[in-house]
Amino acid sequence: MTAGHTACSDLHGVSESEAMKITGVEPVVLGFELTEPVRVSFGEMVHRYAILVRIDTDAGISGWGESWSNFPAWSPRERVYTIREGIAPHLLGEDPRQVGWLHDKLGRRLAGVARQWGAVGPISQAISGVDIALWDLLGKETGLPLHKLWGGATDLEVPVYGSGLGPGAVRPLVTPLLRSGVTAFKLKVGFGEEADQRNLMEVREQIGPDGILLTDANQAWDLTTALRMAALLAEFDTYWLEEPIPADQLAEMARLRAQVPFRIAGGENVYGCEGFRRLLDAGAVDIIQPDICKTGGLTETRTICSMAAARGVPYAPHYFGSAIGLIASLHLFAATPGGWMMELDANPNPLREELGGDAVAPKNGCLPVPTGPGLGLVPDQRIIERYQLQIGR
Ligand code: SMN
Ligand code: MG
Repeated sequence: MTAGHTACSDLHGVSESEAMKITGVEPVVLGFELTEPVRVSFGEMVHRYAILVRIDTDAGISGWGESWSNFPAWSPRERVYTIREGIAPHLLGEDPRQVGWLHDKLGRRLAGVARQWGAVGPISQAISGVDIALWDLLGKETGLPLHKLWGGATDLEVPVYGSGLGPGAVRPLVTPLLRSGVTAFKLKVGFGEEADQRNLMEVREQIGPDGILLTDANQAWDLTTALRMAALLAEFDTYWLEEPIPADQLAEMARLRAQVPFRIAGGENVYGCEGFRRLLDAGAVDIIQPDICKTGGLTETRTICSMAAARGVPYAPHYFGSAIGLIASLHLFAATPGGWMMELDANPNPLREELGGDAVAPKNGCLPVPTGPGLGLVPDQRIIERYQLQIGR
């Protein structure tokens, strides 16, 4: 150890008596079978899952987070083992209050295996769930809501847009949100020009000329197709086109962006500050969509959003899961400048509605940011037991 340097273990500045220790890192998988699949241009979900992460401590306080799980269908099984065998050993015994240090430790310790495994996504999604749980824990330990831990919120009402529309009937999903004051809606496209045109017409007719119409191709097109479809999207006054082509084709995305009259949005499949720096440097998007349950949790996403805001690029958090990650995203939005709107899945999902209750029911087009400690939500154990899937034990 050279003079002047301090071993990391001493940087914590916490005496042994005050120290709090992580005693458990447990993936808690919830799920149910859908009667109607949720379809996107590349496939469909026949189940809805939520991969929750519970972190327990010797102080009897637990924190909850969520790791992304919509695709692939076997992600819950992969993630349970990644969290139990890849992540937990690096956290057990550590003081959970060092959220930033633990985030960096996990990133450093797992960077090599993520590259060797070719699994930057699953590793980042696992770290994301843990990071959210650590922030929830710190809030519960300090008695502060997450947004207050980060310096407070200017507004505790977050504007939301309804997402997950199409390719099936859109009207039943739009109507209840319209009634609750939502004015922006995202339609999935990439199902063939005829189907896309029919759905664009139906949504535009239902939300009226002043409604904000967002579209999402889920990487379905190549540049030529996207340019051809641009005329149709412009005809219905689309506000943004999301993920028009494969998310790693940044130069093509920038060329498309230069030739269309609407905004290009993207980011749900971009990982970490480095990934978003490349996206922004390429001039590929007008608005970024980081997902806190994918791209590195709240710690990484707050830095990503600040980096974008410094370049004058707004963010719209991507989110399509249970109440845990949705509420964590609300805290991010409330305390991190540069937000445009928060995504709210319009599809019925008891893992969002039963777990979240009123906290996830929009009023006047907004969702309230909880004011209780941490997330401001403790999952109801009865609901956990109702939907929990036993994997691997
Ligand atoms: C989406 C992604 C994953 C599952 C369902 C829907 C979509 C969105 O890309 O942006 O909500
Ligand atoms: Mg999307």
